[in-house]
Amino acid sequence: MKMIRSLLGAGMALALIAGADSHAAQKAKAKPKKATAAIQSRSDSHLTGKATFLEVDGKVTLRVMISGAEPGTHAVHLHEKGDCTAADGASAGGHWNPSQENHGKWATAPFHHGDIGNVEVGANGKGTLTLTTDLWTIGGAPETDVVGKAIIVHAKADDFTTQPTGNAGGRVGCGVVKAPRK
Ligand SMILES: [Cu+2]
Ligand SMILES: [Zn+2]
Repeated sequence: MKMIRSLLGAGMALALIAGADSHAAQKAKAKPKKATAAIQSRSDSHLTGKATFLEVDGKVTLRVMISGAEPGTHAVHLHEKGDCTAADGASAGGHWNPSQENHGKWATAPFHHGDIGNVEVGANGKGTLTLTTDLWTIGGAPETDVVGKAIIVHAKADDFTTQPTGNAGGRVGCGVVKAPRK
């Protein structure tokens, strides 16, 4: 009799755990959050583009599309200030670096949270880039939130070693990351 009761108890505990699990799963499937940046030309370039950030299940996926760019390799970063007003993009400040690390290559420590990497631009002036990470959020904690930062496209490639900029040259494109109003 005692054994039966303890088995019943174990069964109820399992049912409770299963219930808690499905509740958590429901919460995780909340509506994806979205933010965008319209990339405008800077430093007399002809570059334009769009960046889209989508947060799903704790990960943010960034898609960048640019056109009108010089063929070749261009650095792309998130810079700390969402301010593209300067004609040379300098108003966006330095690389977004909430973890106070050295500049580097994405996913190879040390690197800035804004060190997205390089985009290859073809002879048609177009290039695309995709990145998925759990280091960023859309509207989360300040040290993870991409909203209010600026996405910058540079004239040159990022060498991933020169401090603190990657020696990527001038700023030829700039867009402020904004979350649409709910
Ligand atoms: Cu940059
Ligand atoms: Zn950097």
